[in-house]
Amino acid sequence: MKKILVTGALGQIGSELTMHMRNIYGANNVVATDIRRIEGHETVESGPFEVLDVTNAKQMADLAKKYNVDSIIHLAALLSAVAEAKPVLAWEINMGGLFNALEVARELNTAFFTPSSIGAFGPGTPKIKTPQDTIQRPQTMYGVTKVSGELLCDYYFKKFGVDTRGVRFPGLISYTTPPGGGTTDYAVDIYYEALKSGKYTSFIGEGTYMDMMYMPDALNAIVTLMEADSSKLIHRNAFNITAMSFEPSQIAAEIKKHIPNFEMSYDVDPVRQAIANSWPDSIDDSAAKAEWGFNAKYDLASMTSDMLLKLREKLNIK
Ligand code: AKB
Repeated sequence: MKKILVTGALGQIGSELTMHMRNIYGANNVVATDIRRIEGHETVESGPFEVLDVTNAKQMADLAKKYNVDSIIHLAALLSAVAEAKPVLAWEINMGGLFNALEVARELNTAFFTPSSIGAFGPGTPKIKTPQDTIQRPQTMYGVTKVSGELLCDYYFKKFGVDTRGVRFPGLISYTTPPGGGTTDYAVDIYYEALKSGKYTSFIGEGTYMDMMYMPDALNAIVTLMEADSSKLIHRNAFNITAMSFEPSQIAAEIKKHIPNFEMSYDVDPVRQAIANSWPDSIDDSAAKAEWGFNAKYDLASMTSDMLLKLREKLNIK
């Protein structure tokens, strides 16, 4: 990757990935784009930034040509809970945006990354150590767009030779930009509330296991996969990757080691609980390890220490 276009660059992944890649590839070589501009935001101020609506194919193609990009990291998408509330919009953004981005990649012969998700699995998928290649019949609009996206990326590789690559992200936990409208968001919210009020009411029920990952491991995964030797990649779209699997009382217990008075209660949201119930408890990421050396560094304990440390600084809490 030498000149990279990022869509959704002000989102949870995009805001950190843009800065991470600007450090590696040079600030001017990472063109950040998003549907809105936030004045003063470090992603906007630290290198090229353009407003881009990913459903506008011409605008995307013009920007890619203007900056002569050789790689596209397409992140703009609605997450699971909001996609379930707005399925038509989710199809337009998640599939329309992806199709436009793949067309630009085809026309300009760029490398291409887009994330899939554990949401690409459904109730018929084996729940424990979900294999790389398995049943994918999700019953959410988010899941439908993720499976369709994986297939479309495979198609662009096989039919047009576009170098498409992707991972199935688990829930991502980070302190810079909050996620919006995901099912796994409770595992981010809990850290903010633990520090601000000492208590948290989880919208996901006790005993509900989902895979998770700390953001630094997710950023490394994207760059490592994009730099991997193409001839070694068998799966491409998209690799299972994970760092840990836990349920709400386990993250609460880990937080209690740092904040002994922390209290956890539950008020389960039936929509997000149903989504979580349809996802794996844990996924098998051996293909990612074997084909491109994926390796996560953070587990629940080390992530919790770091999250609480960084959030204390951010929120200015002693
Ligand atoms: C969500 O909860 O929607 C996302 C995901 C796992 O894809 N964090």
